Amino acid sequence: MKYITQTDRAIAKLISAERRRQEQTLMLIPSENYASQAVEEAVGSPLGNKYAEGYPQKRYYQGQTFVDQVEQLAIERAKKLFGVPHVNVQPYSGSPANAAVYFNLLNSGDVVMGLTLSSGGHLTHGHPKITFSGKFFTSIQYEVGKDGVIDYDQLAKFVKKHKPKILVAGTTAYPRVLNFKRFGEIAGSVGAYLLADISHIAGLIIAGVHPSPTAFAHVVMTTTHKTLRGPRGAMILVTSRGLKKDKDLASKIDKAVFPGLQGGPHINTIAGIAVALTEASTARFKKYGQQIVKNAKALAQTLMINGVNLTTGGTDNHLMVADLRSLNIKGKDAAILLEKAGIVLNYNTVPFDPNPPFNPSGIRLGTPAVTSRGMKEKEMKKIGELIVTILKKKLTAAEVLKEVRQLCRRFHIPKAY
Ligand code: DSN
Repeated sequence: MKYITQTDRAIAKLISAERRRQEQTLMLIPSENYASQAVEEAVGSPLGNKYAEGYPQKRYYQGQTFVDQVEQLAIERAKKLFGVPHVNVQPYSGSPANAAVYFNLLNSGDVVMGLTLSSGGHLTHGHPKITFSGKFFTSIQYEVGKDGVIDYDQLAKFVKKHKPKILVAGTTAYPRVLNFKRFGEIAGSVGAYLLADISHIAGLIIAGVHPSPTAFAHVVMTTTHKTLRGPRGAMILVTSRGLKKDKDLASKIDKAVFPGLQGGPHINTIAGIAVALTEASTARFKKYGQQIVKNAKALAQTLMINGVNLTTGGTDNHLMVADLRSLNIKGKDAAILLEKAGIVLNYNTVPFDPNPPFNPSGIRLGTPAVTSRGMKEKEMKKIGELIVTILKKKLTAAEVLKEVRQLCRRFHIPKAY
């Protein structure tokens, strides 16, 4: 911070304040995490100065000796870690990565089928009217069953009826394991492509605590900054199954990313992804993934025995969604109150939510970041109890904040993994 403090005090102060905020609060937003110092160094490096339109050995600018090697390393590491024949590491983030897949595989009017937002899907999974995925293509979405869980028999019928060209198996607020094998069979029944969006669970898959979709999907998309703990970015993986369906799929995806959708890749981010992939290839990371799930189960259990309803009745992965209607508090009010107590999460719709996304009935919580800090089941129980005291208004936010600060002092944000 030496130079930025001299050049731009205002921004330097804000960065310091944000660092402090992250240190002193509990990050329970399931899509957030702490990248290591090594990842931060790669992202803040001079690699960001370089233009590199194209791909390794096929660039449109000179001076690529080192950035070619950086990108190639990231690609090779991702291929090995996920066990796929082709990876594109250039997407700026998850939404443009999904856009690249759709613009490549769909013509306007073709049907894309993903999970609705209130069922736990993502905006880019075909949310109507306001997203490219619902505007430029024909989006027909599926929902979870009344129990909050995907009903694969219903989905199979729905897919047969509407014949999507792409079926999306992916979620952002779904606490259960995805049955990628079943998704693959259902997509196959109408000759559809299966796109697995594993943005939330990529780290769990690498750690072996969630099944991998690579044997069943044609294309896999993941962001790199969630359970994977890398910088903000994304990757598109083309599987052997994808190449079997279309031998040109890999080059088509590459062309869809550049020049189809993006310009110069952010080589500094790609270096950060490469570093994160090295960190994720260790036995330590496997333990980390296992602990995320153990922690989520412990947190869920504490909330439930204290009268908080969780959708689907619990969790198998890193997150849970609490339906607060029985506690007579709206998701947004709860999230604002909890933030005052140093517990940072997001308000979220619940399946079949009668309330709109900007003022929904639930909150979403996850354990990837607190697990990165080294917290275990005992701390999850404590955090769950603190959340309940706030939701039931048994303690004030100021009282809970003191306990949160103590926890944060005991469990630092690690610089290395
Ligand atoms: N915004 C991310 C999340 O919070 O789940 C998904 O892109």
